[in-house]
Amino acid sequence: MLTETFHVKGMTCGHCVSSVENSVGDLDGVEEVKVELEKGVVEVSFDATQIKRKQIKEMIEDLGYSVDS
Ligand code: 9UX
Repeated sequence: MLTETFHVKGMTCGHCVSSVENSVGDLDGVEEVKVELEKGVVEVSFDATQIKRKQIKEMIEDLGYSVDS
């Protein structure tokens, strides 16, 4: 299990948090999603044999947020 941090811009309310947690949490291979709204940080624990960082980043971007790196 790998845990990676994403710096996400554009999450401003609790519904953003739910939407990121649900959509990223539903991806195959994702074990846990933690969102720190104040910091704009999303921490994702995932099985690196099933999903790559890039796919998680793209899911967050598809929801309408921008992700650094
Ligand atoms: Mo709240 Mo987030 O109205 O994209 S859902 S700001």
